[in-house]
Amino acid sequence: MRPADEALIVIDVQNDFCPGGALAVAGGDQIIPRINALMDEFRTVVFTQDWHPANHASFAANHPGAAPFSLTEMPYGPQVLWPVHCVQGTVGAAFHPALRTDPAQLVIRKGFRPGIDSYSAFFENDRQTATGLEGYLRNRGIARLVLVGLATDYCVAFSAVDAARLGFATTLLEGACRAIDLDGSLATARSETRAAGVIWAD
Ligand code: VGL
Ligand code: ZN
Repeated sequence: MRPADEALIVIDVQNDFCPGGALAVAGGDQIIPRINALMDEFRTVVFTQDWHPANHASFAANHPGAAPFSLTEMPYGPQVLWPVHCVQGTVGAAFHPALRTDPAQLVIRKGFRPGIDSYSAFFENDRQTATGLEGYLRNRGIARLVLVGLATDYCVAFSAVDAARLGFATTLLEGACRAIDLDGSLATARSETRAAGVIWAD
């Protein structure tokens, strides 16, 4: 058992991010057995779930003429336009059936506001609108976080940077993550998380 002040944060292990899904991450389902085993070591386990309305601004389909994986400018900064994914209530938004969900004590849903994307478990992409996770973890006396899930270079990395900036001792368990790696995004994620003080482990 890990110490009581350490929590496991399982990011977006959902059908649409696994092979066959709308925004499939290569090998996304391969991390599930390890996450399933890891959950038994932690007294605190939190899941996140990407949870978009159909009219979400991060979907290329909602920007006439825009191609998936192209970049646009939002009021809060640059935003990748994604294929339609993780629409609320769809099979794609559900957790992968192989993932054990019973150990999760909290599921943070994010990205539900039509006009703003939310990669991080802590703040939406304006880096200001809070999800409430920080308060939950502090109330439970959590000081250290281990992050796993999908995708390494987007939701896991953004969550890790915010966690470290908020003062949590933060480890990104790379072997229990998989990356999208769009235009060097994995290398960027590596340097930005490390600069924020995130520890990468295997
Ligand atoms: C994610 C792109 C769009 C992720 C979510 O979970 O990393 N990436 N929405
Ligand atoms: Zn999303």
